[in-house]
Amino acid sequence: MAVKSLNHIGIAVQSIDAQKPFYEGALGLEFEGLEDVPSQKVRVAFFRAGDVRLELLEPTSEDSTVAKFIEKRGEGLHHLAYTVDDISARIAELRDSGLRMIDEKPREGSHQMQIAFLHPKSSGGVLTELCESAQHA
Ligand code: CMX
Repeated sequence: MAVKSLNHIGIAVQSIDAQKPFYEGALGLEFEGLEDVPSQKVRVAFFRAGDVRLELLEPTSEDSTVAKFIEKRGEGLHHLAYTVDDISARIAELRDSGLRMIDEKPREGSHQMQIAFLHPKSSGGVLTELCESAQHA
């Protein structure tokens, strides 16, 4: 399997409003907007850093996986997301090679992308996301 590119870097935060001045002001990154992702119980903010986006993830519920992450490990780097073609085929390849998928089928993430996560225990402790969009964003 070959990924096409790094799509975004997920960063878990308690509050997007509190962190926005750092990314937009101090680093001078372009703010691309906010989005609710109810299926993941997060609100996300995107910032453009060249070809890659930073995705700030703020939990919208106490039982959000991101709330659990912050409680256990604190705010910080949460996942890496790679752009792929034909995500269903990529999931099947990874699963068949013995890797543990969190998502056995693609589901909808931000920007209407189809996404699927690998378990961090299968990827050296780095939560890894595959994503595919019609535009291959
Ligand atoms: N990166 C690396 N390791 C992580 C992790 C992360 N983001 N989140 C959890 N872990 C580790 C934990 O530290 C723990 O390790 P130890 O057993 O060594 O302590 C292990 O994974 C299990 O973690 P847990 O706290 O018991 O949590 P769960 O098993 O309930 O859930 C996970 C972990 C990864 C399966 C869950 O967070 C998940 O399903 N994630 C995918 C969905 C997601 O993260 N959505 C938010 C982003 C959505 C978006 O980008 O739109």
